[in-house]
Amino acid sequence: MRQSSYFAPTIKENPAEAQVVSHRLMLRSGMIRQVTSGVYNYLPLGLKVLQKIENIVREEMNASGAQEILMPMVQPLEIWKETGRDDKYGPELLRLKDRHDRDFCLGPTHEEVITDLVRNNVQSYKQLPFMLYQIQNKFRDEVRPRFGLMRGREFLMKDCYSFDVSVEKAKDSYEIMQKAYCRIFDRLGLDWRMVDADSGEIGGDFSHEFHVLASTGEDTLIFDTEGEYAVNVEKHDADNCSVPAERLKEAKGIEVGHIFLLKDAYSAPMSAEVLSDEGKNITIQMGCYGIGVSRIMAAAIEQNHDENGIIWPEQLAPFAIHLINLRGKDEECAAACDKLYADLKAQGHDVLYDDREAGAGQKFADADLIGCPWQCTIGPRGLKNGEAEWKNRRTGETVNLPLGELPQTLGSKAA
Ligand code: P5A
Repeated sequence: MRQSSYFAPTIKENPAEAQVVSHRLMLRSGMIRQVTSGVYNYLPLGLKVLQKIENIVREEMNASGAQEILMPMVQPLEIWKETGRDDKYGPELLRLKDRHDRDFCLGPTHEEVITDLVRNNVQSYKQLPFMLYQIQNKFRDEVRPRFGLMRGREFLMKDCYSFDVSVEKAKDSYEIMQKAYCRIFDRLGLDWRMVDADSGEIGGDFSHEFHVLASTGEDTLIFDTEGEYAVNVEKHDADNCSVPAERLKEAKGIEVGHIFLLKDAYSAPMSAEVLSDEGKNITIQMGCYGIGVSRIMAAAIEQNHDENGIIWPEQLAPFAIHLINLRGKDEECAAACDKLYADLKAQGHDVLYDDREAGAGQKFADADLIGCPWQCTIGPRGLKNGEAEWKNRRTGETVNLPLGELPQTLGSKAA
């Protein structure tokens, strides 16, 4: 992508409204723009990262056997009355009326819609188990939308739901999802932890949260440095903890995933039943599994940045390589850059090519701000020796290589 025509308006100064680093850097690097409080436009750079996260999530959901569907954002309030959640959810539920004065809401989550779908289309135990998921925008009228994508009002979630004939079987589905989540967070290249959690307003029996560790996280986690034990302090019962205090470590986390064993919390009030092998009506046992797709983008930045900008993990980077032409007006330089750009693309690399007529200072500052893992700079001096300079954004190390040669770690990752 040629940066001269790429819609990535960067900002030099720190925007006053941004209190946390991810919000600041997403605005400054031209990834997002606010439309209204807690609601954002995703510009090309931001959307690219969002789609990378989405793809990893989708691949692992499909691999775990879950099937993708797409439910509507607008939901009839009647089904929320069936579960009593129209009251319980309170003012976070954005309600609206249609022209016939019927009540609707914007979906903050989809337990009711999916339970309704399943009860109307499944009759026998033979049709179970299955898992359905979607990647879709949610709306929660948060009291204090803040920190950019971290706590938005409209945000992108992956929500998955499992349907089983018994609690035992529902636990098996829960475990399948738990493992899929571990694979997802490993693949995202983030430092993360799974902790025991409170099931809050979604309800159900037990639940686990997945956190990206970052000093700016709003949750406090306590975990055993030598064992499995890990909890969110919201749930921590210090007196009943069997792990010796000296082995416990505290860390701040950003909740990016949350899974719940719901059992019949929704299927019982909504009468979602199937006929058992003995011909009796049995209530379907459910689980629900959420990932904050847009929040992951913010959390990844909270964990991976320095004073100059974002440092993307390779898996999430909008582009693998930022190719910088130091002298836009030098014909030889431009020709060498154009050729390298074409070659890298032909090899399957995703390249952002800074071909703008701007000063070297601005180009370097923007490259650090945007945070692609590798910066490849071509200038008249290096060109004399037939070389380009490669800089690793994370380590800051630079190496001069003959034109067309790639740093080893990058070369081995060629598509
Ligand atoms: C699980 C799937 C649920 O809604 N129902 C369907 C269950 N769980 S949850 O914990 O309430 O949300 C799942 C994840 O969504 C992210 N999230 C948010 N992201 C950005 N802005 C928000 N306001 C917001 N609220 C929730 C979190 O990552 C959460 O774990």
